[in-house]
Amino acid sequence: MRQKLPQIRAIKNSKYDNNMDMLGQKTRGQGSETTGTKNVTSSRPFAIWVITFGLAFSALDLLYGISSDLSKFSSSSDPLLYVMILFIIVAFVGAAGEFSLKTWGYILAALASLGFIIGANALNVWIPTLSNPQDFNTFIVADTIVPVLILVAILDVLCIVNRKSGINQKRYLASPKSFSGILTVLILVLLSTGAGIGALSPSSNAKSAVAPVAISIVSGAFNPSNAAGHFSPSSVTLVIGVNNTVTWTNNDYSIHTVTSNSGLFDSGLLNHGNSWTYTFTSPGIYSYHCSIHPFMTGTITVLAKS
Ligand SMILES: [Cu+2]
Repeated sequence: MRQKLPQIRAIKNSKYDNNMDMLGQKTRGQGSETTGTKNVTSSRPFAIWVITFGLAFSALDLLYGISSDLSKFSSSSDPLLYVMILFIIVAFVGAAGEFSLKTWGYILAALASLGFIIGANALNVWIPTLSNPQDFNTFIVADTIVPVLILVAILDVLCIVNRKSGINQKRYLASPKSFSGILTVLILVLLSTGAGIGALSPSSNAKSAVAPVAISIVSGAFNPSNAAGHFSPSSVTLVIGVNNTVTWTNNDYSIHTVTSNSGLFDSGLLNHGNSWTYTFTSPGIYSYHCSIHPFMTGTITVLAKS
């Protein structure tokens, strides 16, 4: 008798069976018999909400971050911009599939979250620091999207592993009053304190009386064979007392440095949109490079005032 009952239920509710499997209602076993019908209409597992909103938040956040670059989008734009647009699309579609409790949604969610974390790490975009919100691209990538996507990736992989036996069978996936609930609150607290500390820290936008000579770290500079080069212009001549101050601006999505070959100067890590200024005080030829990408090189020639 005990063994037959679930089978009858399974046939009667065959239309629900797919949903029931996704939601974790077993068609066998004793514990779920009494609650089987009730749980079909109950809310989704907690993990599904976290993954759906985590993906949607990350996609919207990144969309906002790259919106200024999208407005001047062209076929020759930074290849990373295409990758980020692809992430946004996959994340949105994955969020919709995840919320519909579809297996392809779980897979897309895993691809988007793990792909972003691994990609950001590989490209040195992700340096885990509490950066200034005014340094917007780094702030949203390093301090908001990556922590959220780590949570999404953990929960999503657990959902994929447990989707056959049932997500609602695992308390840490089903309920906010669990390990995943604590983890979610922890991430939210980290994000808000990160934003708070970032907002309070002063911005460093020193203004110089004479406009410095501008050198761009060009879009795509992380690529050794980048058509537009790396530092532009890569060779500059200055005259002391006339124009002996240079500002480098990182227009690439990767992190770069401006590092003297002789050890005279070093910008430290420059994130997307960051600038760094240096004033040359003695004549000479100064070769420099990027410490992350040694193939990026440039030369500053400094002449005495004639
Ligand atoms: Cu570099």
